[in-house]
Amino acid sequence: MTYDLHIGDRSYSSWSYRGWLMLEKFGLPYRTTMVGLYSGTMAQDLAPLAPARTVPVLRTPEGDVLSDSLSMAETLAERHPTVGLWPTDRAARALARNLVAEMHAGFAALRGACAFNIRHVWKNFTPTGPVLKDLARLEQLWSLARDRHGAGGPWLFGAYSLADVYYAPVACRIVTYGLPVSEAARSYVQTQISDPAFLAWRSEAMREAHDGSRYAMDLPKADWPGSF
Ligand SMILES: N[C@@H](CCC(=O)N[C@@H](CS)C(=O)NCC(=O)O)C(=O)O
Repeated sequence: MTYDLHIGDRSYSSWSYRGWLMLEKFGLPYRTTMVGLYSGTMAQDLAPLAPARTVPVLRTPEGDVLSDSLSMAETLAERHPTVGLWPTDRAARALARNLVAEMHAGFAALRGACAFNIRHVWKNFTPTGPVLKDLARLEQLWSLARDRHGAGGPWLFGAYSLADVYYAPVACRIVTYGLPVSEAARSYVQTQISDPAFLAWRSEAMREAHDGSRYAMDLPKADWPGSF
């Protein structure tokens, strides 16, 4: 029973990172295929996986295709109810679903201004008002989860869950752009970027060949993780 996971470049594809985490962190068996997200072969690579047009894409052992991270998350949770994708506590699970849905549908300013990039950090980045508003919302959601349900561990709901999967790339963005966050949020970001799964993903990302022109900014660079 092995899942087929299709991803884009690890350096830049935040949704691919989410798709990978929801298998890797819960011990589910998978093999990974890289599609040509930037090389121009994406449509051709995904053609056998209709209706997919973005990454990640998951094919179940039975051949069902999930072409969106949220349909992947719900299908995996249904198929593997005991591995802890969602928190077991009812109230925690409801809040976790809220956090995941809001991340999947929202945070447009933050995502638009701060492209996912784990190769290096940008110095002197100045967040706009809408980005600061997204960060304030992030702080609200993270502290709500941690205060109500986080006592059992360092993750949003204590134990690792799909909520951490969805906010993992945001934690990376906070590092890449040196975004201003509270001490509590910094500590959560630190948990995310020191996790062995992130270190393994980044190590593979750094083996990719990129010339630095993708998502270029007119700002000085520093080595990851900068001042974090
Ligand atoms: N809502 C989708 C978003 C997936 C997505 O936008 N993936 C990006 C890569 S990070 C992509 O494939 N972009 C190529 C495109 O939009 O043509 C999900 O949750 O999986």
